[in-house]
Amino acid sequence: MGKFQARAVGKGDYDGIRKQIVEVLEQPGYDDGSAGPVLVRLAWHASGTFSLVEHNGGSNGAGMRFGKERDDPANAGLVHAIEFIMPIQAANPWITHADLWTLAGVTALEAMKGPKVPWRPGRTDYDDESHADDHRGNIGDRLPDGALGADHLRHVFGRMGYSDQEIVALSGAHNLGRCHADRSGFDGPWVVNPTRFSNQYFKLLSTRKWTPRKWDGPFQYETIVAGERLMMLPTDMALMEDPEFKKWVLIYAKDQKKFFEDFALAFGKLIELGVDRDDSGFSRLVNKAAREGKP
Ligand code: DDH
Repeated sequence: MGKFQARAVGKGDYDGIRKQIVEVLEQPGYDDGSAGPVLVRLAWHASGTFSLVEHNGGSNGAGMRFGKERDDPANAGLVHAIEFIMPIQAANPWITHADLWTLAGVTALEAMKGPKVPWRPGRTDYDDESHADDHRGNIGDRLPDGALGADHLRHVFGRMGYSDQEIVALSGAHNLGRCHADRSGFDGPWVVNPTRFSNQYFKLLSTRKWTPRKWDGPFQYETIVAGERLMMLPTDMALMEDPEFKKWVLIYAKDQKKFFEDFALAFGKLIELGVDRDDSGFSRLVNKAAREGKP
Protein backbone atom coordinates (compact mmCIF):
# COMPACT_ATOMS: atom_id res chain seq x y z
CA MET A 1 0.00 0.00 0.00
CA GLY A 2 1.14 3.61 -0.60
CA LYS A 3 2.66 5.94 1.94
CA PHE A 4 -0.30 8.30 1.88
CA GLN A 5 -0.95 10.43 4.97
CA ALA A 6 -4.34 12.15 5.15
CA ARG A 7 -4.41 15.80 6.28
CA ALA A 8 -7.12 18.04 7.65
CA VAL A 9 -8.04 20.88 5.28
CA GLY A 10 -10.50 23.74 5.87
CA LYS A 11 -14.21 23.05 5.75
CA GLY A 12 -15.38 23.30 2.14
CA ASP A 13 -11.85 23.06 0.67
CA TYR A 14 -12.79 20.47 -1.95
CA ASP A 15 -9.63 21.17 -3.94
CA GLY A 16 -7.65 20.20 -0.84
CA ILE A 17 -9.64 16.94 -0.77
CA ARG A 18 -9.07 16.37 -4.49
CA LYS A 19 -5.31 16.70 -4.04
CA GLN A 20 -5.37 13.95 -1.41
CA ILE A 21 -7.51 11.71 -3.60
CA VAL A 22 -4.90 12.06 -6.36
CA GLU A 23 -2.21 11.04 -3.85
CA VAL A 24 -4.23 7.96 -2.81
CA LEU A 25 -4.42 6.74 -6.42
CA GLU A 26 -0.86 5.47 -6.42
CA GLN A 27 -1.04 1.97 -4.94
CA PRO A 28 2.01 0.02 -6.10
CA GLY A 29 0.95 -3.34 -4.66
CA TYR A 30 -2.66 -3.21 -5.81
CA ASP A 31 -4.00 -4.43 -9.20
CA ASP A 32 -2.41 -2.34 -11.97
CA GLY A 33 -0.84 0.05 -9.46
CA SER A 34 -3.79 2.41 -9.15
CA ALA A 35 -6.82 2.75 -6.91
CA GLY A 36 -8.44 4.83 -9.69
CA PRO A 37 -10.60 2.19 -11.42
CA VAL A 38 -12.14 0.82 -8.22
CA LEU A 39 -12.88 4.38 -7.05
CA VAL A 40 -14.74 5.05 -10.31
CA ARG A 41 -16.69 1.84 -9.75
CA LEU A 42 -17.52 2.92 -6.18
CA ALA A 43 -19.04 6.18 -7.45
CA TRP A 44 -21.00 4.25 -10.06
CA HIS A 45 -22.38 1.58 -7.70
CA ALA A 46 -23.24 4.22 -5.09
CA SER A 47 -25.31 6.02 -7.74
CA GLY A 48 -26.60 3.24 -10.00
CA THR A 49 -29.21 1.99 -7.51
CA PHE A 50 -31.47 4.94 -8.36
CA SER A 51 -35.05 4.38 -9.46
CA LEU A 52 -36.80 7.20 -11.29
CA VAL A 53 -40.21 5.67 -10.57
CA GLU A 54 -39.78 4.81 -6.90
CA HIS A 55 -37.51 7.80 -6.39
CA ASN A 56 -35.10 6.05 -4.12
CA GLY A 57 -31.53 4.75 -4.32
CA GLY A 58 -28.80 6.91 -5.83
CA SER A 59 -25.61 8.52 -4.57
CA ASN A 60 -27.13 10.21 -1.53
CA GLY A 61 -26.78 8.47 1.81
CA ALA A 62 -23.62 6.36 1.29
CA GLY A 63 -25.64 3.27 2.18
CA MET A 64 -22.79 0.97 1.18
CA ARG A 65 -21.30 1.60 4.65
CA PHE A 66 -24.02 -0.67 6.02
CA GLY A 67 -24.41 -4.43 5.97
CA LYS A 68 -27.14 -5.04 3.46
CA GLU A 69 -25.84 -2.88 0.66
CA ARG A 70 -22.17 -3.45 1.51
CA ASP A 71 -22.64 -7.23 1.40
CA ASP A 72 -24.62 -7.23 -1.85
CA PRO A 73 -22.63 -9.54 -4.17
CA ALA A 74 -22.78 -6.83 -6.87
CA ASN A 75 -20.62 -4.65 -4.61
CA ALA A 76 -17.96 -7.27 -3.87
CA GLY A 77 -14.53 -5.64 -3.67
CA LEU A 78 -15.76 -2.07 -3.27
CA VAL A 79 -14.69 -2.24 0.35
CA HIS A 80 -11.16 -1.70 -1.02
CA ALA A 81 -12.22 1.58 -2.59
CA ILE A 82 -13.92 2.70 0.62
CA GLU A 83 -10.84 1.82 2.64
CA PHE A 84 -8.46 3.65 0.29
CA ILE A 85 -10.22 6.96 0.89
CA MET A 86 -11.48 6.41 4.45
CA PRO A 87 -8.45 8.21 6.01
CA ILE A 88 -9.38 11.37 4.08
CA GLN A 89 -12.86 11.39 5.63
CA ALA A 90 -11.44 10.55 9.08
CA ALA A 91 -9.15 13.60 8.86
CA ASN A 92 -11.96 15.75 7.42
CA PRO A 93 -15.25 14.74 9.07
CA TRP A 94 -16.97 17.79 7.54
CA ILE A 95 -17.17 16.01 4.16
CA THR A 96 -19.92 13.41 3.88
CA HIS A 97 -19.03 9.90 2.74
CA ALA A 98 -21.52 10.28 -0.11
CA ASP A 99 -19.78 13.45 -1.33
CA LEU A 100 -16.32 11.92 -0.90
CA TRP A 101 -17.17 8.76 -2.85
CA THR A 102 -18.51 10.67 -5.84
CA LEU A 103 -15.71 13.26 -5.69
CA ALA A 104 -13.16 10.42 -5.60
CA GLY A 105 -14.73 8.91 -8.74
CA VAL A 106 -14.58 12.11 -10.79
CA THR A 107 -11.12 13.05 -9.49
CA ALA A 108 -9.78 9.59 -10.35
CA LEU A 109 -11.28 9.77 -13.84
CA GLU A 110 -9.62 13.09 -14.54
CA ALA A 111 -6.29 11.94 -13.08
CA MET A 112 -6.41 8.92 -15.41
CA LYS A 113 -6.64 11.36 -18.38
CA GLY A 114 -10.41 11.15 -18.64
CA PRO A 115 -12.76 14.10 -19.08
CA LYS A 116 -13.58 16.59 -16.36
CA VAL A 117 -16.96 15.65 -14.92
CA PRO A 118 -19.03 18.35 -13.18
CA TRP A 119 -19.40 17.67 -9.44
CA ARG A 120 -21.30 19.50 -6.71
CA PRO A 121 -21.30 18.84 -2.94
CA GLY A 122 -24.48 18.49 -0.89
CA ARG A 123 -25.00 14.74 -0.48
CA THR A 124 -25.86 13.65 3.03
CA ASP A 125 -25.09 10.38 4.81
CA TYR A 126 -27.73 8.11 6.29
CA ASP A 127 -27.36 7.80 10.05
CA ASP A 128 -27.80 4.05 10.15
CA GLU A 129 -28.82 1.04 8.19
CA SER A 130 -32.54 1.28 8.92
CA HIS A 131 -32.57 4.81 7.51
CA ALA A 132 -30.72 3.58 4.44
CA ASP A 133 -33.22 0.77 3.94
CA ASP A 134 -36.18 3.13 4.28
CA HIS A 135 -35.06 5.03 1.25
CA ARG A 136 -33.52 2.27 -0.78
CA GLY A 137 -35.94 -0.59 -0.48
CA ASN A 138 -34.62 -3.72 -2.06
CA ILE A 139 -31.62 -2.66 -4.14
CA GLY A 140 -30.28 -6.15 -4.70
CA ASP A 141 -31.39 -6.44 -8.31
CA ARG A 142 -30.76 -2.85 -9.36
CA LEU A 143 -27.20 -3.07 -10.68
CA PRO A 144 -26.53 -4.78 -14.00
CA ASP A 145 -25.70 -8.48 -14.31
CA GLY A 146 -22.77 -9.02 -16.69
CA ALA A 147 -24.09 -12.38 -17.81
CA LEU A 148 -27.18 -10.85 -19.51
CA GLY A 149 -27.92 -8.92 -22.72
CA ALA A 150 -29.37 -5.80 -24.37
CA ASP A 151 -32.90 -6.05 -22.87
CA HIS A 152 -31.42 -6.19 -19.39
CA LEU A 153 -29.24 -3.13 -20.09
CA ARG A 154 -32.27 -1.12 -21.25
CA HIS A 155 -34.24 -2.27 -18.22
CA VAL A 156 -31.52 -1.35 -15.70
CA PHE A 157 -30.44 1.94 -17.25
CA GLY A 158 -33.96 2.92 -18.34
CA ARG A 159 -34.92 2.76 -14.65
CA MET A 160 -32.32 5.49 -14.03
CA GLY A 161 -33.56 7.53 -17.02
CA TYR A 162 -30.80 6.77 -19.54
CA SER A 163 -31.08 6.56 -23.37
CA ASP A 164 -29.36 4.00 -25.63
CA GLN A 165 -26.62 6.51 -26.41
CA GLU A 166 -25.98 7.19 -22.74
CA ILE A 167 -25.88 3.46 -21.95
CA VAL A 168 -23.12 2.97 -24.52
CA ALA A 169 -21.21 6.06 -23.36
CA LEU A 170 -21.32 4.92 -19.71
CA SER A 171 -20.24 1.40 -20.66
CA GLY A 172 -17.01 2.98 -21.92
CA ALA A 173 -15.95 3.10 -18.26
CA HIS A 174 -14.70 -0.43 -18.91
CA ASN A 175 -11.64 1.24 -20.42
CA LEU A 176 -10.60 1.17 -16.79
CA GLY A 177 -9.76 -1.58 -14.37
CA ARG A 178 -10.41 -5.27 -14.45
CA CYS A 179 -12.62 -8.12 -13.32
CA HIS A 180 -11.47 -10.13 -10.32
CA ALA A 181 -12.29 -13.83 -10.06
CA ASP A 182 -12.65 -13.48 -6.27
CA ARG A 183 -15.12 -10.57 -6.60
CA SER A 184 -17.47 -10.94 -9.58
CA GLY A 185 -16.18 -14.34 -10.76
CA PHE A 186 -15.18 -12.82 -14.12
CA ASP A 187 -11.50 -12.33 -14.82
CA GLY A 188 -9.17 -9.86 -16.52
CA PRO A 189 -8.96 -6.34 -18.00
CA TRP A 190 -10.85 -5.03 -21.04
CA VAL A 191 -7.90 -3.06 -22.45
CA VAL A 192 -4.11 -3.20 -22.44
CA ASN A 193 -3.60 -0.04 -20.35
CA PRO A 194 -6.46 -0.13 -17.83
CA THR A 195 -5.38 2.90 -15.79
CA ARG A 196 -5.59 5.40 -18.66
CA PHE A 197 -9.01 6.51 -19.83
CA SER A 198 -9.52 6.44 -23.62
CA ASN A 199 -11.81 4.96 -26.29
CA GLN A 200 -9.74 1.76 -26.60
CA TYR A 201 -12.63 -0.28 -25.21
CA PHE A 202 -14.83 0.68 -28.19
CA LYS A 203 -11.99 0.12 -30.67
CA LEU A 204 -11.28 -3.35 -29.31
CA LEU A 205 -14.97 -4.24 -29.02
CA SER A 206 -15.63 -3.31 -32.65
CA THR A 207 -12.45 -4.56 -34.35
CA ARG A 208 -11.20 -7.67 -32.55
CA LYS A 209 -12.44 -11.21 -32.94
CA TRP A 210 -13.87 -12.19 -29.54
CA THR A 211 -14.25 -15.84 -28.70
CA PRO A 212 -15.72 -17.61 -25.66
CA ARG A 213 -13.01 -18.26 -23.06
CA LYS A 214 -12.49 -21.92 -22.28
CA TRP A 215 -12.21 -22.05 -18.52
CA ASP A 216 -14.20 -23.16 -15.51
CA GLY A 217 -15.34 -19.63 -14.61
CA PRO A 218 -18.47 -17.81 -15.80
CA PHE A 219 -19.08 -17.37 -19.53
CA GLN A 220 -16.99 -14.48 -20.90
CA TYR A 221 -15.22 -13.54 -24.12
CA GLU A 222 -11.51 -13.19 -24.79
CA THR A 223 -9.00 -12.00 -27.33
CA ILE A 224 -5.21 -11.90 -27.14
CA VAL A 225 -3.44 -8.59 -27.82
CA ALA A 226 0.37 -8.53 -27.72
CA GLY A 227 0.41 -11.69 -25.63
CA GLU A 228 -2.09 -10.31 -23.13
CA ARG A 229 -5.53 -11.85 -22.64
CA LEU A 230 -8.27 -9.20 -22.72
CA MET A 231 -11.91 -9.82 -21.85
CA MET A 232 -15.49 -8.77 -22.57
CA LEU A 233 -18.58 -9.56 -20.53
CA PRO A 234 -21.73 -10.77 -22.29
CA THR A 235 -23.21 -7.29 -21.53
CA ASP A 236 -20.23 -5.66 -23.28
CA MET A 237 -20.74 -7.86 -26.35
CA ALA A 238 -24.45 -7.00 -26.33
CA LEU A 239 -23.41 -3.48 -27.35
CA MET A 240 -22.17 -4.92 -30.67
CA GLU A 241 -25.08 -7.32 -31.11
CA ASP A 242 -27.85 -4.71 -30.79
CA PRO A 243 -27.98 -2.38 -33.85
CA GLU A 244 -28.92 0.76 -31.87
CA PHE A 245 -26.14 0.22 -29.37
CA LYS A 246 -23.67 -0.75 -32.10
CA LYS A 247 -24.21 2.54 -33.91
CA TRP A 248 -22.81 4.38 -30.85
CA VAL A 249 -19.98 1.89 -30.31
CA LEU A 250 -18.76 2.66 -33.85
CA ILE A 251 -19.10 6.42 -33.35
CA TYR A 252 -17.15 6.33 -30.07
CA ALA A 253 -14.49 4.01 -31.56
CA LYS A 254 -13.77 6.66 -34.22
CA ASP A 255 -14.25 9.81 -32.20
CA GLN A 256 -12.65 9.93 -28.76
CA LYS A 257 -13.57 13.60 -28.28
CA LYS A 258 -17.28 12.83 -28.77
CA PHE A 259 -16.99 9.87 -26.38
CA PHE A 260 -15.34 12.02 -23.69
CA GLU A 261 -18.03 14.72 -24.02
CA ASP A 262 -20.92 12.23 -23.85
CA PHE A 263 -19.31 10.24 -21.06
CA ALA A 264 -18.76 13.37 -18.94
CA LEU A 265 -22.43 14.35 -19.31
CA ALA A 266 -23.72 10.85 -18.53
CA PHE A 267 -21.38 10.34 -15.56
CA GLY A 268 -22.20 13.83 -14.22
CA LYS A 269 -25.90 12.87 -14.37
CA LEU A 270 -25.15 9.52 -12.68
CA ILE A 271 -23.60 11.00 -9.55
CA GLU A 272 -26.53 13.42 -9.13
CA LEU A 273 -29.16 10.64 -9.19
CA GLY A 274 -31.28 10.69 -6.05
CA VAL A 275 -29.59 13.76 -4.60
CA ASP A 276 -32.78 15.87 -4.75
CA ARG A 277 -31.40 19.17 -3.45
CA ASP A 278 -33.42 21.83 -1.67
CA ASP A 279 -32.67 25.58 -1.84
CA SER A 280 -29.77 25.22 0.60
CA GLY A 281 -28.01 22.86 -1.82
CA PHE A 282 -28.30 19.94 0.60
CA SER A 283 -30.15 16.79 -0.30
CA ARG A 284 -33.62 16.48 1.21
CA LEU A 285 -33.04 12.85 2.18
CA VAL A 286 -30.88 14.01 4.93
CA ASN A 287 -28.69 13.01 7.82
CA LYS A 288 -29.68 15.58 10.42
CA ALA A 289 -26.21 15.83 11.96
CA ALA A 290 -24.60 16.61 8.62
CA ARG A 291 -27.25 19.19 7.86
CA GLU A 292 -26.62 20.97 11.14
CA GLY A 293 -22.91 21.05 10.32
CA LYS A 294 -21.96 18.43 12.87
CA PRO A 295 -19.57 15.65 11.88
FE1 DDH B 1 -18.59 -2.18 -14.64
N1 DDH B 1 -18.02 -4.04 -14.02
N2 DDH B 1 -20.33 -2.93 -15.30
N3 DDH B 1 -19.21 -0.32 -15.11
N4 DDH B 1 -16.88 -1.46 -13.88
C1 DDH B 1 -16.83 -4.37 -13.44
C2 DDH B 1 -15.76 -3.54 -13.21
C3 DDH B 1 -15.80 -2.17 -13.44
C4 DDH B 1 -20.71 -4.25 -15.29
C5 DDH B 1 -20.06 -5.28 -14.64
C6 DDH B 1 -18.79 -5.17 -14.10
C7 DDH B 1 -20.38 0.00 -15.70
C8 DDH B 1 -21.27 -0.90 -16.26
C9 DDH B 1 -21.25 -2.25 -16.06
C10 DDH B 1 -16.52 -0.13 -13.89
C11 DDH B 1 -17.32 0.95 -14.20
C12 DDH B 1 -18.60 0.85 -14.75
C13 DDH B 1 -16.85 -5.77 -13.12
C14 DDH B 1 -15.72 -6.53 -12.44
C15 DDH B 1 -18.05 -6.27 -13.55
C16 DDH B 1 -18.53 -7.71 -13.45
C17 DDH B 1 -15.83 -6.42 -10.92
C18 DDH B 1 -14.72 -7.16 -10.22
O1 DDH B 1 -14.64 -8.39 -10.41
O2 DDH B 1 -13.93 -6.52 -9.51
C19 DDH B 1 -21.91 -4.43 -16.08
C20 DDH B 1 -22.64 -5.74 -16.28
C21 DDH B 1 -22.23 -3.19 -16.57
C22 DDH B 1 -23.33 -2.87 -17.51
O3 DDH B 1 -24.20 -3.77 -17.75
C23 DDH B 1 -23.40 -1.81 -18.24
C24 DDH B 1 -20.58 1.42 -15.69
C25 DDH B 1 -21.82 2.12 -16.24
C26 DDH B 1 -19.47 1.97 -15.09
C27 DDH B 1 -19.16 3.40 -14.80
O4 DDH B 1 -18.27 3.72 -14.09
C28 DDH B 1 -19.95 4.47 -15.44
C29 DDH B 1 -15.12 -0.02 -13.49
C30 DDH B 1 -14.32 1.29 -13.45
C31 DDH B 1 -14.68 -1.29 -13.22
C32 DDH B 1 -13.26 -1.74 -12.79
C33 DDH B 1 -13.20 -1.91 -11.30
C34 DDH B 1 -11.87 -2.39 -10.80
O5 DDH B 1 -11.83 -2.77 -9.62
O6 DDH B 1 -10.89 -2.40 -11.53
